[in-house]
Amino acid sequence: MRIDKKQIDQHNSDVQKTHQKRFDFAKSEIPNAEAIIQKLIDFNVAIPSWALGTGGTRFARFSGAGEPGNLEQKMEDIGLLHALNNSSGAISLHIPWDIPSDYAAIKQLATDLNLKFDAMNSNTFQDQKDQALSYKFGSLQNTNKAIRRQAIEHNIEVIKHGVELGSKALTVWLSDGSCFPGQLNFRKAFQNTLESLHEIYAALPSDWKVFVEYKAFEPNFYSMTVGDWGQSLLYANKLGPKAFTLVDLGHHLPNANIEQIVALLMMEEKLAGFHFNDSKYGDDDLTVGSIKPYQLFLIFNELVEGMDARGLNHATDLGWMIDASHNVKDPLEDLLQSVEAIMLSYAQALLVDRTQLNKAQENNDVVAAQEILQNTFRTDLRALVAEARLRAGGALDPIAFYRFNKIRAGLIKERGANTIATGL
Ligand code: RM4
Ligand code: MN
Ligand code: MN
Repeated sequence: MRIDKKQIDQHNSDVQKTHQKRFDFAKSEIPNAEAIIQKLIDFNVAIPSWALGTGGTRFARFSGAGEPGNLEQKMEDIGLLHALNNSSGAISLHIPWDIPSDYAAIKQLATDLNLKFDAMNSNTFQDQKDQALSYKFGSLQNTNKAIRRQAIEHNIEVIKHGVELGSKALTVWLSDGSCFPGQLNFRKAFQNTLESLHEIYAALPSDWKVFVEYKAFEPNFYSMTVGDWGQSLLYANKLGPKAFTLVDLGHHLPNANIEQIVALLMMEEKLAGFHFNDSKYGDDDLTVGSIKPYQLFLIFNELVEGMDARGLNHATDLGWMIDASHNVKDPLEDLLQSVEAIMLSYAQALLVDRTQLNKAQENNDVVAAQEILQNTFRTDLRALVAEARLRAGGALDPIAFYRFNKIRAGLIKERGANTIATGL
């Protein structure tokens, strides 16, 4: 299903008057509105191929109707999102859930939908049908060399798929670890993992990067072999200049200061980018900004500060991706909300008065620093984000458009009510 630009224009003219009022007001309050709008237009967030169907919890999966049944349909779903918000122009593939059968056709479809291929994700946390050896006791860390070899080969295979598609990065997330004290020799598990990662690293094309994602717990509940940013950074430093640490917002212990982690990883030039989501407890994979929007703003505040300090291009020098999916929302509406939350936090971070904030920090003026951040956070920038979407050709109110035009009903008509997307 494709959206007709005329429908978007119609929607925009229906809501234009209200938008204009809000935008004029926002603009009158914001000195650098035009610069922020341009940055928003340039910014894009990749959508994971596994978030287009309702995600399962460990207990059940309640599939929605009209889910994409294959990679082409997943790309079409992302094409819909991108047509509506102009900020979702990339897809991140998980292998083997989404192995392209015909590279040329998939690339053509990506071009038609205006999508790029973001980082490729490998999967050694599940056993696949017909797989020779099991990952029950880990993959790259496994005490059995043949199992490590199988997992290494899988990652190399993923790189090959990515090369065909024009991706430039591999994300490795490992569920490796242990569930009980004594189960694992921590040092040996680390060394096996490092050795395996070295082999994967050696298979990277020269213009590729590898992102080492960490996670505090689950599915292993006593130790994770890449359990926090310190461990990930150890691997990344030992591997070399093409290796970076990937931050997934849900992969920390409760109350971790993620914005500080981000600032230091950037300082070390080792931040790969993000898997955005939100959580109350652990790896909840909830909609970005749904639980802790202030934290998201503080993270973007550090990102903008750190990227500017190093002269990085906000839109292209780090990897921006959503990693969220769950049971109770229409996945496309959920993703629209997530992208909106990211754009809003980014816009707010761009609004922070850095000169004043630096001054407050230098003078130990704690009150002024808090005032600056909280005044910015409480400034309503939604009209600016909408204006950026409008200028880029998207819809002023993507969710209203989606509902009014009954997009999900159209997808169900096209695909049926019982399709199930591959993924978790
Ligand atoms: C993991 C992790 C990975 C993702 C899988 C599906 O918890 O976040 O990034 O690939 O889930
Ligand atoms: Mn993730
Ligand atoms: Mn996760």
